[in-house]
Order: sequence, then structure tokens, then C-alpha cells
Amino acid sequence: MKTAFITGATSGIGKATASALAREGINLILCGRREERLAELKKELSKRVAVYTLCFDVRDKEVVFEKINSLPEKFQKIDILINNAGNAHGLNPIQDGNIDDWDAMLDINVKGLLYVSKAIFPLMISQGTGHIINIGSTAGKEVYPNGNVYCASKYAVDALNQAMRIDLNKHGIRVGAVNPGLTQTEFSEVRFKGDTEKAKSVYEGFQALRPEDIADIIRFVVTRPYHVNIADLVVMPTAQASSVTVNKE
Ligand code: NDP
Ligand code: 8X3
Repeated sequence: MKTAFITGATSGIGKATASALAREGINLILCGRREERLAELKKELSKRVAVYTLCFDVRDKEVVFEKINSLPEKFQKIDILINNAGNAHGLNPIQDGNIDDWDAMLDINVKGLLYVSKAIFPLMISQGTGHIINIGSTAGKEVYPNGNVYCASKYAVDALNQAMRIDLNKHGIRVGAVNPGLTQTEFSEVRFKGDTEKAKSVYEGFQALRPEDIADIIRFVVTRPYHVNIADLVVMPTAQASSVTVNKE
């Protein structure tokens, strides 16, 4: 039986992926900062698979290593790592950007992803197998107005996805990215600091992706035979053709 480690499992794409992988019979290590949500998810998904939860902030380097290094033996074989935790803070011209927002995006989306991966690399290397899926974004393929630092953080994820694939190649580890376009989750609520009306308006007038759409693609990616590595996937709603081209009613 396989085990997947999912960061950002308390909401959106990560949460939907946890459910999709549970349906495949994959055991789960679920991470996030909101402990109550982790407990609820564990209760629900434990009906199908073994679930372990880890509550931590990916920015907290020491805690990341402490938590991962003290996983119970049963959960020390990690077959799949889904680097999903991430968010955007603000949507302003770069000259008006808030420096704390910049720090948050780079610390979570880039450095947090690196800390978690660095803690898990030794396990996968000693196993001689493993599958890492990095959740990038269309924002990591094409910069859009006011996206500046969020886009930069996702371009970094794109670079790290390539780097991991190259450097871990000789260890037999699969590495690939899934890069979603507009997906209706808590993403815009976080970006607009709790302004739900503004967040909702991002997805009005067209059918955005649902987190389950991305989860289903991740399920497909992880269930390919081991010699097949899906290296880089871009997935957009049909109504979206580029970061700035969305066919709205
Ligand atoms: P959500 O806001 O719904 O989920 C984000 C998840 O990340 C939550 O589970 C949150 O958990 C976790 N997270 C955020 N910050 C931290 C932190 N500091 N430490 C630990 N966990 C953290 O958004 P999405 O599901 O949309 O986002 C998931 C990923 O998908 C992100 O990397 C995002 O950039 C990417 N993405 C999203 C798109 C979209 O349109 N929605 C499109 C392209 C990519 P908690 O708050 O409990 O810590
Ligand atoms: C999330 C997609 O276009 O809102 O990464 O930045 S977008």
C-alpha cells in the first residue's frame, strides 16, 4: 500500500486530492496549519485508508524537519509527495506591493516547498523510489499584470520542479508538476485578505476549474506505471486561454 504526503490538505486542491487518493486506497499524511480541519478530514478519510496528520507552518524550518523526522514508523515510507501548500497575497502593481506580502509568498510557495522536500528527499533516496508532484500554476508559465511576486514564486516552483527531476534522476525518483489555471478554492479569499465578494468575482461569468478537477488529474498522474513520468502539465478551464484571456459572459 502506498502513502502520500500532501501539504495544504485543509482546503481546495490539497483537500480534494486527499479524498481522490483515499478513493485509490493510498494512505495519507495530511498537513496544514488549521488543526480542526485536519482532524475532520482524518475522521472522514480514515474510513477508507490510514491517515496521519501533521499541523505545521511550512515557513517554520525547524518544525518542518522535527515533524517529518518524527513520523511514526508506519508512515516513514513516503511514496508520493504533493507540494501543494501555497497562496497569493495581494494583487498590486509591483511599485505598490506590500513587502510583508512578498515575504509571505516567497517564504511559503518557494522556501516552504524546499524545506518539506529537503526533509523528505532522504527517505525517498534510501527507498530508491518516490514521486514528487509540485503544484505550480499558469502564473508560473506566464506573468500577468499585478501578479509580479506571486508569478515569480510560481516560476521558482517551475525551476525547482525541473531541478528536482534532474538531480533526483539517478535515484529513480519521479518528479513532475501540475500547473492549474483559475480554480475556485480559498485562493482568492486569501489573496484579497478575506474580501469574499472580491474573491467571488474572480470566478464569475465562466466555469472555473473545481479543486476536484485538479485532484482527478493528480490521481491520474500518480497511478501511471512507474516507468511513466508526467513531467509538466498545464490545465486551464475551457473558458481560459491565457492568464489574461478569459471568455466571460
Ligand atoms: P487554498 O487557499 O484553498 O489552499 C491552500 C492550502 O495551503 C491550505 O490547505 C492551507 O492550509 C495551505 N497553506 C497555506 N499557507 C500555508 C503555510 N504557511 N503552511 C502550511 N500550509 C499552508 O488554495 P488552493 O487549493 O487553490 O491552492 C493550492 C495550491 O494551488 C497553491 O500552491 C496555489 O498557489 C496553487 N494554485 C492555485 C490555483 C487557483 O486558481 N486556486 C491555480 C494555480 C495554482 P492552512 O491554511 O490550514 O495552513
Ligand atoms: C493561481 C492562478 O491566475 O489566479 O495560481 O494566478 S491565478
